[in-house]
Parts: sequence; C-alpha cells; structure tokens
Amino acid sequence: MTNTEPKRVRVIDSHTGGEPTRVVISGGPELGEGPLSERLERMKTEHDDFRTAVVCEPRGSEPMVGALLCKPVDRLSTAGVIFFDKAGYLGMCGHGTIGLMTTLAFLKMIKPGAYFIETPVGMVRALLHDSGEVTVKNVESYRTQANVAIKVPGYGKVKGDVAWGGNWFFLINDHRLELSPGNIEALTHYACQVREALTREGITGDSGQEIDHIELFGPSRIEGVDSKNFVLVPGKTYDRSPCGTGTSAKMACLYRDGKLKEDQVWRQESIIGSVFEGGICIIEDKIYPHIKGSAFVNAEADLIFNENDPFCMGIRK
Ligand code: PYC
Repeated sequence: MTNTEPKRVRVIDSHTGGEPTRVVISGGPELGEGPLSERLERMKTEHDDFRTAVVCEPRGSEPMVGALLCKPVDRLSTAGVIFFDKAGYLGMCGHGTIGLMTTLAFLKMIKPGAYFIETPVGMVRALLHDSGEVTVKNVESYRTQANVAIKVPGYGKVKGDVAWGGNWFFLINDHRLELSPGNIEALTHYACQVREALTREGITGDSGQEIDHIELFGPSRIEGVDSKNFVLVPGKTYDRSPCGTGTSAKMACLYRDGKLKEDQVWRQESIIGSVFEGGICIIEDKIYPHIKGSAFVNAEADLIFNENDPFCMGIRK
C-alpha cells in the first residue's frame, strides 16, 4: 500500500438512443496542442492504457464509447474530441457527439446554439436545440464501391456497398436475417463473418483502412420511419443507437442511387428501436449528412486510479 492519493479522472456518462458515451472532463493524458489527428496518434502510441482503463471492464462495458474532451486548435471551436472504445479508436462518432453536446449543456458550458467540434477526421458542426435535441452536421460522407460481392463462409455470396461516414462501413440490404433484438447473436455472427471476409479479400477503405463497421438494413415497423438497422461496431458488439456515422454512410449511398434528395428527411431506427432523423446537404457535389437525436446524462463520477489495483488499467481481452 502507498499513502499517495489515487489519481482521479472526472467523467460524465450519458446514452444516446441506448448507446453509452463516457466523456472524460479532466484527468486525461496530456496530448499536446496539435491537430486532433496528431493527438490521436500520441494517445494510440503513448497512452493506450488510458483508453482501456476508461471503457473496458471493470469500469466500462462492451458498448461503452469514451470521448476525451480536448482543447481545440481553433479558438472558434468549442472543443476537440477523441472517441475510443474497447477495440480501439473511432474517427468520428455521431451518437458520441450528441452525448458530448448534452454533457456540455449539463455542465452549463454551452447554451442552445451552433458550435464547432474538432475530431481526428475533421471539423463537425453541432446544434444544441432549445428542446435539448442535438443535430450533428457530419464530415463529408461518400461511397467508394457499390454492389461489391464477397464470399462469406456459411452464408455464400454477400453483396454490399463500401462507404465512409466518419468511419468505414460495409452496408448490406440483402441478408435474409430478421432484424430484431431476439436475433442479435445471429446478426453479430453474420456481421463478424462478413468483416473477416472483407479483410481476407483485401476490400478496404480508400487508404487501405479496415472496414470495421458492418451495417445491415431492413424495413422498420414504426410509422414514418424509413429503415431499421443492425450495426456491428469494432470488436464484437453492436450499436444500440441507429449509428450517426452509419446513417451518414447510408444516406450517401441513397443519394448516389437517386433514392434520397437534398433536404428530404430520412428516419433510421436502431436494432433496439431508437430513432435518428437525418438528411443531407450537397455542396459542390459533395455529400454532407446531418443527424438529429437526444442523449440523457445518467452518471457523474470520478474514476479512481489506484496503483494497487491489478486491473486499474482495464481488462484487455
Ligand atoms: O454513432 O457514429 C456513431 C457510432 C459509431 C460507433 C458507435 N456509434
């Protein structure tokens, strides 16, 4: 035992459509003042154990997404943020940005209005509405490959699109699986097999990145809702929310297929029944999606980093 006070990390937890976000307010690693992409690299190489300490068990949980609040580069931005989960790091995170904005409002750091948030993959704009809802104007989203066929062991030929929405996605419409909470085990198995097949067949994002999110679509039973999804996120877990970056990738594909117009509303339901409302804005033939949803703060805590705790920095498995 030592007599020194254990290190404390202040966090606020929330959920967006059921998907948790843990915003690190203070006590995080010192990553310097450069662009968020550089700070992300420093976190990966020098402070990865901070990620596992915050989101992995015993403090975290399978779907928990961490959001390290950082000082922005630009004085006009409100915050910088690095998103991470049990498996690694996310480029952008839609549900997490809604959680971050709701957390900043909870802390009385922001009022309803429009804000710039810096992420490792670019600047996003976020609007906090009087109602407490948040609209995230995402980074440019685009499809790089349409109707790609891959061979998936146990399932045969599977066709899908490769698209970027702030993370890389493989989007599948024709899968013959039931999209219901009772079928999550089978959906997870199928999506994991698809992800492995993509890697095996060398199908990647446009700079060789792994396609680590797999998104399956089907009809929604909720009136006025356009589609229901199941989204496998990095690791072996699924997004409880409709996935902001996944909905962005979907809307980019729909626009290129002539199935979504600028300013048309797209409502996307998640596998557990939560809904995001989305749309797109076209600037010089580039697609900029926006998604709207709500988050709820459900905990405010200090994480205690006790150096005598053998699992202080989380369980990596
Ligand atoms: O909402 O973009 C999102 C997201 C990505 C992974 C989990 N949620």
